Amino acid sequence: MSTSHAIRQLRITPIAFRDPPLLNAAGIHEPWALRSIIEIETASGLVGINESYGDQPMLDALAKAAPALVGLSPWALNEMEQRVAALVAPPAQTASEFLGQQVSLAPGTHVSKTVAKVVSAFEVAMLDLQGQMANAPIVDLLGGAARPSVPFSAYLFYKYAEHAGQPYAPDAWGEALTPQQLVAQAQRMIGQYGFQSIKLKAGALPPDEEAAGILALAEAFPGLPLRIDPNANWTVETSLRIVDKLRGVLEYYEDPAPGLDGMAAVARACEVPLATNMVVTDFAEFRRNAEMGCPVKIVLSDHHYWGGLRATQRLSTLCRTFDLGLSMHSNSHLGISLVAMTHLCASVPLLTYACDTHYPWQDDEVIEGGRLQFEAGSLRVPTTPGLGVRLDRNALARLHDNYLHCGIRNRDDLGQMRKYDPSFDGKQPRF
Ligand code: GKR
Ligand code: MG
Repeated sequence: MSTSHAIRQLRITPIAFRDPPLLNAAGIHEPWALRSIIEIETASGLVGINESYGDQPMLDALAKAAPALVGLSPWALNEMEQRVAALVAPPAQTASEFLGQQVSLAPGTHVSKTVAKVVSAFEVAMLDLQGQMANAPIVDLLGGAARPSVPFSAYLFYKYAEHAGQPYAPDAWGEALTPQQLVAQAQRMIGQYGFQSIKLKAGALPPDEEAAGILALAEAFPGLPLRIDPNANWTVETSLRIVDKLRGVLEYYEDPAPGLDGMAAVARACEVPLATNMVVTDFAEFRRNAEMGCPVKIVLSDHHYWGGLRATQRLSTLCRTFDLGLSMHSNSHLGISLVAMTHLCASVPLLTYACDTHYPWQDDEVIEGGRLQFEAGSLRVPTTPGLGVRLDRNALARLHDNYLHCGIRNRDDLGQMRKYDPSFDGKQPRF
């Protein structure tokens, strides 16, 4: 490689974009969601980009690790991983304290994932550079497309009509607290994007109401695969009582009860396959699930905290070896994350279910050309070099300005919920 392609500098820009009042097990989304935009520039002037978490600890870790990449070749992913680990790994004692502990409903905010998150943040931007240098889309660097497009599912949320005490106009989605409103939300989302499966974020309302929501969806969308995800906010007993009501209706049952032991207890008495993004969130937890005879049958990965696109490919090989399913988890995000996910998912032969995405809940974009377009619920894999998308600098400046003014530095769904209900304690499992 000519030295002119050596990495010269990195820019990390925190951004914020509007997020609706979506309910979950922890509380409710705040009016702004945070992300970081990563730019890695070579001496020759190429710029590789990526999107990752934007909470303060992540910004600190990115800032700490960034100087270690200067002078490195964009091809040197293994070296980058070693340098990042040396700089941002939490002390061994801290890391081992977290082993086997349940991560929160936002696994990406967990300290035990710091190295994996930073590696992923840089890896995708370096792959974007590699693609530009080799004139190949990232999917080709990952082994080529196993499918021309990647299917996503309609990700439904119970929600309020507007944010507490905020001077913002209500969003276009309106309130969703009843089965009828939930069906209307699904009709709107499917009408707009063409999704061919549905996921309901649960753990927010009393479980029987959420079961009624799923049954209403089953009636309104006969034959469409359905999933429910209470984010471990139900006891084992509640999980079994509710799945009984949903017999024959669910494609999979996502994180009903807390901990791998809780999931194993549900699995012993329930034939619906269990999926997770809470108890198998890294390779150590994968091993524990395998040692327990795989009570969890579907791993919902997320390259942002599994260590990147290549790490998720390794996970896919393991899933195949252990006869497990694989799909993708998401958090509030914009198009760079979505397009990285699309390259990845196109490259893994094993993708057994349509992926999650929060994309319909966001209106904003940070890439040139604006919002990405779904066709029948799927995204076409880009064929242009690298990620195939470029930063819209005006949008980046505007979203950064949002960040500077929004006053949020760490996601706090619990604190936000207390603005509606000061007595809300967020204790889990709540039901
Ligand atoms: O955005 O409220 C949310 C979700 O609950 C998110 O935080 C979860 O990490 O979507 C995720 C999930 O599937 O658990
Ligand atoms: Mg989940």
